[in-house]
Amino acid sequence: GAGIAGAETPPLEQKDRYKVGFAQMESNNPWRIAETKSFHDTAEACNWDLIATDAAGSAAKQVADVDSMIAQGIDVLFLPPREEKPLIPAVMKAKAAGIPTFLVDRSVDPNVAQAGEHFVAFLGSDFIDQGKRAAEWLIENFEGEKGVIVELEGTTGSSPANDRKKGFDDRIAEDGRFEIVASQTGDFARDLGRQVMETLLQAHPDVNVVYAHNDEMAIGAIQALELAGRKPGEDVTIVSIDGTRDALQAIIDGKMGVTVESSPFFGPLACEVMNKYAAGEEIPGWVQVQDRIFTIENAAEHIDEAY
Ligand code: GZL
Repeated sequence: GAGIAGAETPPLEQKDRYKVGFAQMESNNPWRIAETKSFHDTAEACNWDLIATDAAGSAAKQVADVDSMIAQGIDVLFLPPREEKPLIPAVMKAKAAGIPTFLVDRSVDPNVAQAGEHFVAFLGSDFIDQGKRAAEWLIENFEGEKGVIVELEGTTGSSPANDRKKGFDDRIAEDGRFEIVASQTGDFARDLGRQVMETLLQAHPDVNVVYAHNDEMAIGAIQALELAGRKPGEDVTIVSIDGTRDALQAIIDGKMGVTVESSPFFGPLACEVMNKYAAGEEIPGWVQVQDRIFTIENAAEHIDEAY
């Protein structure tokens, strides 16, 4: 095998074509659709026979999808685990079947499964840093005396939701002007984000900041605020993460203040890292993606590349 001597993860033999598994969690938002497309677009150039599945938002189905890929004899698995704990069995089964796994865009509970031992590496952003940078933009740009914050959390139990909360909440606590009066999941979804914002707006009419863990929920919150006669970008500051086309447009329209990038385009990186692993190169346990930040200063110049 091509694995490093003493490495714990299964080797990947160098081949002309690879049977590659990509077990997507859902396709209910532009970010997910862009990520899946990135893998399909990479397949031919990377000599992949790609087996792609979609778990429609169910962690249990995502585990079952991995089971079926293992049965089909994939050479390597790329897995974006929907939630940190329920996807552990999929990681363990792939390893037991001698299939090297790369986690993409989200990770699993580090107390249970580790890079270099149970999976080769995590390819993705620093979600704590994304939350921290969102808070820092707010601290630098909020002009009010008191910031009354509603936080819209991502999918419960997912690594981006856990870490974007930690990064933001810890940093914003260092500025006495701000208080997070409510924090609730919108499951990274636009419509649920809108519904949750409507409810929280009733309970906290004095809200003047919304921190959304992703743009889909931020867009939903903007819809709820406008339906209630508020003026996002004027009497409510919106802070978000991802960098979708709709978010960049909302920034250009003056409704959203900032979105910290979280790129969905994992295909090329997956190809590069997999080939290095097959060639016997040492792979760091975390292949970190660097994120830009989009504001009124640069949203217009980047909207054409957005998804
Ligand atoms: C981040 C990814 C998140 C996006 C959301 O890597 O897991 O999931 O930020 C997406 O938009 O649903």
